[in-house]
Amino acid sequence: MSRYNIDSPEKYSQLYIESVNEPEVFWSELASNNFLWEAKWSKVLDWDFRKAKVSWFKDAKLNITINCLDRHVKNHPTKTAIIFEPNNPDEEYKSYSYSELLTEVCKMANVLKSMGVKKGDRVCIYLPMIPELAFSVLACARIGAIHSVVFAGFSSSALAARIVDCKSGIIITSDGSYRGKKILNLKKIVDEALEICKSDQKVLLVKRTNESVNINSKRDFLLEDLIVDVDNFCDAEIMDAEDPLFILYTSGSTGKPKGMVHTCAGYMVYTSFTFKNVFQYDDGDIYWCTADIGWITGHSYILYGPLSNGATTIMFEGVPSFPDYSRFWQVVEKFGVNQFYTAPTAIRALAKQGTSFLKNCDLSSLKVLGTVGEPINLEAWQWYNKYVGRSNCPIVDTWWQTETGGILISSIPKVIPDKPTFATKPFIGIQAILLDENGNELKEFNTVGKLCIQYPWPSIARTIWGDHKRYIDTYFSAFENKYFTGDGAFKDKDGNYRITGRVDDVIIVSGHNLGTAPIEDAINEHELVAESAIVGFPHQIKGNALYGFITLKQEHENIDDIKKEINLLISKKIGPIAKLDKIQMTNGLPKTRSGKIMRRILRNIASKEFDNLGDISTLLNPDVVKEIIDNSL
Ligand code: 7RM
Repeated sequence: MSRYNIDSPEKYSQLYIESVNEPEVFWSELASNNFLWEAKWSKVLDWDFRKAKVSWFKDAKLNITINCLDRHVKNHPTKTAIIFEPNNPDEEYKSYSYSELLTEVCKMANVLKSMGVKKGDRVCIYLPMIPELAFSVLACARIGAIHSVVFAGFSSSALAARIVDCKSGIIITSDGSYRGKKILNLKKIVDEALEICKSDQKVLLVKRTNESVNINSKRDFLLEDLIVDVDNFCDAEIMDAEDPLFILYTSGSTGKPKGMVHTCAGYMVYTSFTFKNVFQYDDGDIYWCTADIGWITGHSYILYGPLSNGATTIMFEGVPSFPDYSRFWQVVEKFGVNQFYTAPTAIRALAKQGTSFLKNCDLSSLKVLGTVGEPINLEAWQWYNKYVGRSNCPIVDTWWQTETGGILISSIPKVIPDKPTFATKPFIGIQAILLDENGNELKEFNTVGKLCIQYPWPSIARTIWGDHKRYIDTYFSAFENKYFTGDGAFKDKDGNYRITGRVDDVIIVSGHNLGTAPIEDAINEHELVAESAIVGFPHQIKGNALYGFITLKQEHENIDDIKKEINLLISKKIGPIAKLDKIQMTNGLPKTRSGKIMRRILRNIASKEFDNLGDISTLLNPDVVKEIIDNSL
């Protein structure tokens, strides 16, 4: 095993070279030596990017839960697998040892079986961040059902679209959910969704808030009723390496979500290997990723990555602001968290509150910090480093996608030095390349190109559920024989990558191609600016002009002066061509749950297409949209 611990720059270089020179040998040995297989593969890799075909470990047999649970139960049954920290700190936390977790997963698996769920069936999971969410996900994996987790904050129409798309015959949900001060009635949302679906589904209901809910006795089953009759053990279904493990929907630019399909073996191998090394997880460490399991980060780096390594992983039900903004740091102190992984949007929200909330919390257990989800701006990076990391913790800025399954570009503590705002180096086995408009390799430093990957890695998505053509068109058609990420990036002279954002965020002003990311970076350097988003709107002379939505750190009187200063900054950093025609101060920007700014909505507002905003129910903060419309210029 230690052969695969990346613990020095030399080791990284050695493994990287092996993984590129002889990928099949490399991954075959790694997979052989670190996982339990019922049968080994007949071929390591089969691929043809032109057809978007990738298969790893052909004919191998395994079950991912044997690797995540049974083998650790054998070696250390009482070790804590999951710590559940509830929304309200006054409620007792719960912890589950590997042995207890296996039992819970088996019981849930037997409940699903008793409801008729079989291998290959799709199970939609619409639950808050409670232990039953982890049990349900792993129970599906146990019996070979394909889980489709839908974030429990999505609207009934978003949920219905996802149920219909993959034809889930069953939805696991709860009566309600706690998030900060709010209680959300999930069962009601499921009822509405099933009304829209107009097909026969069963509902498995978990109790969390104990509020009264509507029960349809033909359709709804209470977990507490079914679970008393089932066995404590359930044999693991033996799966083919390439059988689907799960579907996870990610929003596409057109609005119709894409059901990304991940398969059993490759996904397990890659998430496990990256978790261990990117976070430098040592035996006994307490690891905490604040993401929701409804997001790929939660799948890969709350559940499968940590559990396959026998790690202790925290599941947090709450939000950073409840009961107050010290919540994260209280949890770090309470459990002695060693690795802490969160999103730039959370860091910015916390930084905005100042440092008083950190003052009385002991953060000395922290060894490694991580970020994911969007480019992190310098100011947020420095705040994270100084106040959370006490200038003593490497920060891994991990770049990856729902489609990639696991982290593709990141620094590695003590191995690849971090560099503020840079994701830095491709992970072992990742053959990244920057291309220009014509598909030629960009060789100059500090020039933005399109980020592509030239060779498969084990956890690349295999298809879009029910629409392989869309999979080919979206990722494999822009450049021949390459996976196109949709992101722009540049490299510094040392080969460190900096991701600049989605390449479709480009606006043509008077014939000049302007990327929104560098303009936003310039604006964010203004000391009063918390965050900003730039979009284009039609302009008679320039074709398009720039519209800036800007949130200040606190309210201010001389808004006109600030606007002038912002345009001066842009002129200085980028050029007068990039000056903003309109600047609107906002109390917040519309965001996805993972903190990505929804530019589609801002673009429509800037163009005064108010009736065409699309589904805003999936937003983190749908309320800001009305306010932005009311104040729009
Ligand atoms: C894990 C996740 C994927 C998109 C991706 C990027 C952006 C993610 C970073 C980042 C800069 C990062 N999956 N992104 N991580 N940009 N630096 N460290 O976020 O499917 O929800 O989003 O997110 O644009 O393509 S995702």
